[in-house]
Amino acid sequence: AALCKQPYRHPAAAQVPDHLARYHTHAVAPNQCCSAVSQQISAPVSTVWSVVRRFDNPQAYKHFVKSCHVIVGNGDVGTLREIHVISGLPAVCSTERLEILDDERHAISFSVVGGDHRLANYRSVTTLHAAGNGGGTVVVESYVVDVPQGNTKEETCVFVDTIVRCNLESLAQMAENSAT
Ligand code: A9S
Repeated sequence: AALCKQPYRHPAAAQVPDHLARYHTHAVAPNQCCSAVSQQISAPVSTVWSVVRRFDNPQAYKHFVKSCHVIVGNGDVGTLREIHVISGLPAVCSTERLEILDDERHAISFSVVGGDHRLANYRSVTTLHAAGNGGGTVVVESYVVDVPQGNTKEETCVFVDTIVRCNLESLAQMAENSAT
């Protein structure tokens, strides 16, 4: 438990360049779990960023999102959105706050502040950087979340990793098929 309180970076986020490392270093409480997923995309950072930075339009690539309404704000830090999700998930809606929008470093973060679902205190950070081999983008998304009553850390991470991986695969498809 003492170890869990230390700032933690998941191995999948170890590959990020120095200027992004702090974004993927999370404080993790004993009742929380933390993980990260990375995705290679054959499209320029600018193309991928133009999709990812739109806090008002997550449904562009997140297929679990049925609709999204901005409650307050105009896309700056502090903006609140409410998303409704497709059926078949143990969730109805989620209220989310934009925590970081860094257009220079290509980092965005939101936290879950309410809603009808089981992922209390979810917070994620998504960063983009150019792939070393030229042309492409590496997306890294890390998160911290409370482990729900009746679940283990492992189960929680498997569930969330699956959603995040789906989102990033869909993002890759979108960016790779776009003209720019
Ligand atoms: O939206 C994201 O970027 C990531 C996740 C893990 C979203 C999870 C979710 O929106 C559901 C897909 C509805 C699943 C929330 C907040 C709770 C869920 O149970």
